[in-house]
Amino acid sequence: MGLELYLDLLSQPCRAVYIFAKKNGIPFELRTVELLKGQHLSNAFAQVNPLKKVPALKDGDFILTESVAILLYLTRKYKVPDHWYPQDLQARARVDEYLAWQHTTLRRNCLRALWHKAMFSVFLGEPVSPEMLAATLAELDVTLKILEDKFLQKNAFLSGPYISLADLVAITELMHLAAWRQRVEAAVGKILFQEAHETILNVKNFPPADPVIKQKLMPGILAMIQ
Ligand SMILES: N[C@@H](CCC(=O)N[C@@H](CS)C(=O)NCC(=O)O)C(=O)O
Repeated sequence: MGLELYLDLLSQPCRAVYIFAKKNGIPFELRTVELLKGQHLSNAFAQVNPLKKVPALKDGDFILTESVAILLYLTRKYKVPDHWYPQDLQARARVDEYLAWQHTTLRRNCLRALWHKAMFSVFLGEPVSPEMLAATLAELDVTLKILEDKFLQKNAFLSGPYISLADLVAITELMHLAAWRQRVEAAVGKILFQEAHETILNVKNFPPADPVIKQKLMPGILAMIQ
């Protein structure tokens, strides 16, 4: 069996992996794990990732989790253009800097904002207090300012003049920063970019969760967005 990617395009890290693999013509079998159906909690998926999270990669007997590790594995295993993860020491360090920074900042705050603004009310039918929502959005604002002032600065892309892994990891969180978004979209191709984001852009139309599924998902969701 060749490369298998366990993904749900609802998930930001999954979209980054998906766009990267497709854009670079990396052949893979897509194994869809539907988070909103609780498929990540199944025993079958626990054999692939005992942490019960997507994305996950299987390459023969080798299993890898964590989106950043997966992206780096793919850049090393396949011949992809240098700009994604440059050989140049300092250019690569700039990409590493962003990839290290984003986990506890942009990733955390965008995830919380998505759940507090949309998913709790639409999918779970649960209220979110205005104070909680305001605090989440205030934290996100601080993070966005750092993203713009420290990382994007006056560059075309996050770590310099060319698109890199950093842009994919970030843009899949932020679909609303117009000019930079258009540059990334043009660099990876509009059709692939739209396809990868179709599910998340339709979040307001999701049907409410079945009560049994809701009960099953709730502990994981609360742990994930804390
Ligand atoms: N640090 C991980 C995060 C993975 C992650 O949190 N995935 C979410 C989807 S965005 C998930 O599978 N959540 C299910 C759960 O926590 O129950 C990565 O970058 O791959």
